[in-house]
Amino acid sequence: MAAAARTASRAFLRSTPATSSFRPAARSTRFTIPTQAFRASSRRGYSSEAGPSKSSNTPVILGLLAAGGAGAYFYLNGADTSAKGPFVPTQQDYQKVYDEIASRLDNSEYDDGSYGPVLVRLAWHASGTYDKESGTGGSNGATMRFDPEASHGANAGLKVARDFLEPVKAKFPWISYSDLWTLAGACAIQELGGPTIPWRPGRVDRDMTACTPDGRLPDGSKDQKHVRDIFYRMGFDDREIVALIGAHALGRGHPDRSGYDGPWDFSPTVFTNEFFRLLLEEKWQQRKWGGPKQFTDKSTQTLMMMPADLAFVNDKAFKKHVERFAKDNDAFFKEFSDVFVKLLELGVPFESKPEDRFVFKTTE
Ligand code: ZEM
Repeated sequence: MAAAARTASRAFLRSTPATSSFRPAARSTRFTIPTQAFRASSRRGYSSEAGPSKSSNTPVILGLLAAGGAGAYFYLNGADTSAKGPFVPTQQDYQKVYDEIASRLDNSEYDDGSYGPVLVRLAWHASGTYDKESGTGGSNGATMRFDPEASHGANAGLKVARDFLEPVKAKFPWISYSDLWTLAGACAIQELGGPTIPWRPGRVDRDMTACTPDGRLPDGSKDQKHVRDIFYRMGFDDREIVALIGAHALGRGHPDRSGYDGPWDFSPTVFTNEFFRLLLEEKWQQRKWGGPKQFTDKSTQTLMMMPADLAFVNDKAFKKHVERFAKDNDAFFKEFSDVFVKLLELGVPFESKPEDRFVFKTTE
């Protein structure tokens, strides 16, 4: 959509209290989209709109505001203006969110030319706080919007990804941040040449009281024992952990974020099994520099591995899968897709079923 329309949409949303009418409602009896976040703002809107006098025409006024809001929404998004009742997002609406994110990924000024990798990292860090014992953490809530979680060392630099998604949220205000962040991760994997990531909505944003304690995400300076402790806590087994780490085919370490420096492979904006191949085939030597302990490939000295990455070849049970994925890209794509879907859904109380997941169309 044209930038002008986006601006208009944002201005409209800022200036009207009727945005609460955009709350998604149940699409069908077997598929319900959460409405709590919107209900909360609806309640706030009601009490401040109604003021001290309980005038009997308040509901009428609110109804008109709601109708106007919905009309403007449908107008701005090219939907049918004759639609009645509350807005119920369908797969097509989520595909529009996907398309909007996809259209914004490329940027020659940023990193290696794409925001995709940092969006994958955002989706992973939002989800990877899950603790299967207590049921806390996970992508439901998008609590990384708030301190203390936003300032956890592991999340350094992810403001870039959150800010990147703000205009998308402004254009599609009915989507929760937690759905948006995970959808963006799925979109990035697909757009960067990875497997399809079936995805379903249903996450509800929560407030800062749901922030997780620091220390739930892995530390790149540690070994396989630490990696297992962290991922077993989320409920993953060795095979799944190895599949997940293949995402390091994307992106890079940034000295001003984690302290680590450089990409893991030569095509950091293309999703491949290259991380595994290079991990096995290259000779990794410790880099002599002032930053944290990291390794570089002997051949070009342009790539990097963290101590935690090398744990995947130092550990026999992990290495078995590294060898398998290095040889068989199809197996990697299939197993990565399954485990990434699982990651993005940890701790989410869906009312929909796994078979209700959407498969988004990748941009051609
Ligand atoms: Zn990462 N990761 N990660 N990771 N990660 C970084 C970057 C990226 C670990 C880790 O310490 C770091 C998974 C697992 C693990 C991505 C995806 C996934 C960085 C660099 C560090 C330090 C951050 C920076 O400086 O910008 C450790 C120790 C892990 C487990 C042992 C899993 C699982 C992932 C997804 C499924 C991605 C895409 C990046 C690149 C981000 C970017 O901005 O380029």
